Amino acid sequence: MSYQLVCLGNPLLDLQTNVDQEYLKKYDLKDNDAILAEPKHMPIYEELLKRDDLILVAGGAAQNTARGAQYILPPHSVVYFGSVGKDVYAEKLNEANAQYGLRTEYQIQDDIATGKCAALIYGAHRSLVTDLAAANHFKPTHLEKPENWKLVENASHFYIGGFHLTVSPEAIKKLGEHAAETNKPLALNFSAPFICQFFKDPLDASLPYVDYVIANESEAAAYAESHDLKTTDIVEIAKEVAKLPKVNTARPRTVIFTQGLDPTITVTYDPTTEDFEVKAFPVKKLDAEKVVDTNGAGDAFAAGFVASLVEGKSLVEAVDVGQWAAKLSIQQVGPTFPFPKQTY
Ligand code: 26A
Repeated sequence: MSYQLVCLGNPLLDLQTNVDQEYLKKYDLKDNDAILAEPKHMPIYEELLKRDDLILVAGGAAQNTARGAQYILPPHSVVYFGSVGKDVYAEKLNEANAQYGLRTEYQIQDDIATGKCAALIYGAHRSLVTDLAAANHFKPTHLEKPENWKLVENASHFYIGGFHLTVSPEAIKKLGEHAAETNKPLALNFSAPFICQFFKDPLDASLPYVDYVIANESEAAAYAESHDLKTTDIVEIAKEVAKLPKVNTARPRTVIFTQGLDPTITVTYDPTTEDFEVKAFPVKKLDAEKVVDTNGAGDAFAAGFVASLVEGKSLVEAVDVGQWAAKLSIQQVGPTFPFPKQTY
């Protein structure tokens, strides 16, 4: 079996650099957030490109997860779909993906630049400001091309970045319908608080297709607020998400909420018994001086988690591999993994 895991997201090149609080303030940015760039943020990219400490590193949340999963899995295991331009940024992405052995089937835009993300590192935090550009032009027709749809049909697992809800909910639905019809697991990451706040309707429309919801504590809180759940308790929020209706009733839904250094919690809902299974997994703390940056930590967790699902591992082991992968990635610059390869 090859290419068991199909991922979909927004391919971006990260323009990463360290900033101070003043810089964040100047552009009205929170120290830990991910947003779509507004016109007032556009000068950031030009400013960053002038800096000698600028690092260009492959990003895009689901692409980071795809690269990470391929890092863990045997060669020819993961394929990633997204949309890029015809430029040096796309070349950089291709180089990075080739290093990991990640297969990409990009939709290529002739006249639109590859998307970029200003990854502004402030201490242990990261503020991400994205100009989607070509990534915003992904169309479901790309997935429907016979050669691409064959890859979808061949896959056993799907991973979708919630960020893609801003681009093509239709493409997510296509994959969701296929996964449900064929009883294949599909994982969706909430990706950012703004997805839960401002893309609530497409998020709600996609959740019936989702077997594994992966999110962090701030996304869980944003979900609770936008859905008026009237609770801030992370387990209660997870229960509400876990019990939402599902198209594929042959699989339960599991919600996985990471909380930085606090325990990762999982809630699985079994609709036949109406029971919730709740688990908590403490995080093995890394010495603060070993943390290089947290850009891509959540994506790395998701990589370890979904790679483990592909390997048929248990939920308990999948969370442990996720935590291991996140720990590896935060010791690296940007959303990357160390070479020579480390194994779990
Ligand atoms: C639609 N938006 C805002 C985004 C992103 C994004 N990936 C896809 N869509 N905003 C930031 N990222 C990526 O998140 C990674 C860290 O989790 C960044 O490119 C970064 O690599």
